[in-house]
Amino acid sequence: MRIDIVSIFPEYLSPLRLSLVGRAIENSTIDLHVHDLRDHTHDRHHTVDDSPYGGGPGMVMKPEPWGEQLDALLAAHDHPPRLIVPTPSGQRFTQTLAHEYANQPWLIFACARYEGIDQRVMDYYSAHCQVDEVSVGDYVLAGGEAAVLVMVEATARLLPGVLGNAQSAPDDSFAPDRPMGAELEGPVYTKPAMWRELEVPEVLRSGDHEAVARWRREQSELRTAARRPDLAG
Ligand code: JDE
Repeated sequence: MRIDIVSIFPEYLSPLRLSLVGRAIENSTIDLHVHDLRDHTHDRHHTVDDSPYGGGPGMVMKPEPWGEQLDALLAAHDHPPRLIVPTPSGQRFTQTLAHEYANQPWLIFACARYEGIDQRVMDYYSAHCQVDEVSVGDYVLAGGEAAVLVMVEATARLLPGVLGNAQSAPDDSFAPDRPMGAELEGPVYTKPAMWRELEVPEVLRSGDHEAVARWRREQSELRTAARRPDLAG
């Protein structure tokens, strides 16, 4: 999969070179290209923003640098990308959308700063490719970069061969919005059996697989009711 990311802070994306996504880049599962939007400005101050039409606070990203950058990317390829713009006013990013992105050959992420990007950029490119304005949650970030880190990691771990062994796709496929199903995962434990006078629940050490399964279902229900009543049955 090819991934292009456009930002005025390209170094913000460097954590993608680490860990799981970094390994996927190194073994060519992901072909990552990070671009500096200011390379597509032509004035002395490399201006990417201007005041909003209609007034109001803050600044808006000018369309011209985006147009030049995105034209250059689209012209270099024969099939269209999926263009993803993180914004608090977008559709919600979910595990379902992560699966959809994992099935695309080419993603472009456009990171906004200020109050956003001139809407004509999204409108114009909608005639050339699918444009998704996507939110990773109901809060306002200083820019789209942190949201892109989230979406690329959630997408990358679904690509064939990116996750090692045991925990890959089968669980996900049942209910794509929840890693393991309609409920939250319960607590997990490892050795030692006793730590600071806190004991691992006896049932998990009993060897009774049926009892373990029953206990885990109960814990999931309790946790879902307490933390995510919107999901509780
Ligand atoms: C993504 N959840 C939140 C922020 C913005 C006031 C100030 C800033 C494309 O337009 C944007 C993008 C962003 C950055 O993304 C997020 C985000 N998922 O904050 C603004 C809007 N109003 C605008």
